[in-house]
Amino acid sequence: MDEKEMQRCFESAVELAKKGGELIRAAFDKPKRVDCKGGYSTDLVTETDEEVEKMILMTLRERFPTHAFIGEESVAAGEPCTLTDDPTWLIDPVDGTTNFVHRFPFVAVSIGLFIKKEPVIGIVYNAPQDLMYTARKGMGAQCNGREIHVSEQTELCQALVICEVGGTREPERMEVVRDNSYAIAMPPDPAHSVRAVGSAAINMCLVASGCADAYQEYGIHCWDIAAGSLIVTEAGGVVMDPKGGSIDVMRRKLLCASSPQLAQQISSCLKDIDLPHD
Ligand code: LIP
Repeated sequence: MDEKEMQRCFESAVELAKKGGELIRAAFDKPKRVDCKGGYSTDLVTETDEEVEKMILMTLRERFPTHAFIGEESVAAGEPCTLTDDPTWLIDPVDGTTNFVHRFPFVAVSIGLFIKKEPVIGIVYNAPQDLMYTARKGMGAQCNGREIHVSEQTELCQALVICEVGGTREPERMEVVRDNSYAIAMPPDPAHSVRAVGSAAINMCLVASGCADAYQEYGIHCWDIAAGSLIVTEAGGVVMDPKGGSIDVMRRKLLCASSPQLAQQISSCLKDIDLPHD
């Protein structure tokens, strides 16, 4: 893909994230139709999730007809979730749907573009707070146009770490969630504290901005982390498999951190679990 086409992709992603954010803000304080997915009362979807994704996909398909697409709600409706070497857009129209339902102001449109299974564009728009996080491969990361960078933190005992509960409640996954949060928060080497914001994409942007020092989660999906994975690395951070090795966004687990040293300290105290891949 040449520079002109890559810039056209970037500008389209920013434009559509903004439009999606406008739909989120318009519905934010209104009554919502809330449904549950996968048989869990904690994995929510609303009409806004579907409306935003439909708008984004319709425009991207029109502008980039040879590209491939993975959207959270399209996959939930039975569309394939296959990441190939082709240019592929990974879209979470409302990341933090539970936050959206409760008007907890951490709700993002997340749009990532992958080529040969590597991120080249990452856009995360926190709509209630009007914070547009952007990254292009090799061109740094920005928030509302201003460069962002991870913190200098290298020590777990001085770190603020994000640990999420997730949207489903499989007992074996919840045991790992519980044990991993406990291991990070408790002696002998406790973090300063643990936070759960409720949006993987925003969590990664908080790490990229130096507002948190690390984030780990088992159970996320490729669309949750696609855009954020580039924003973190372009901001100088590390994104990896929680037990070491490079990240595979399809494997539903992630560790990102401000430094390799901090990532290693956290990785060494995490329990692992293999979940069904995306
Ligand atoms: C959310 C993720 C978050 C996870 C939530 C939920 P959604 O995505 O971004 O990390 O902890 O349970 O899955 O479903 O709001 O798009």
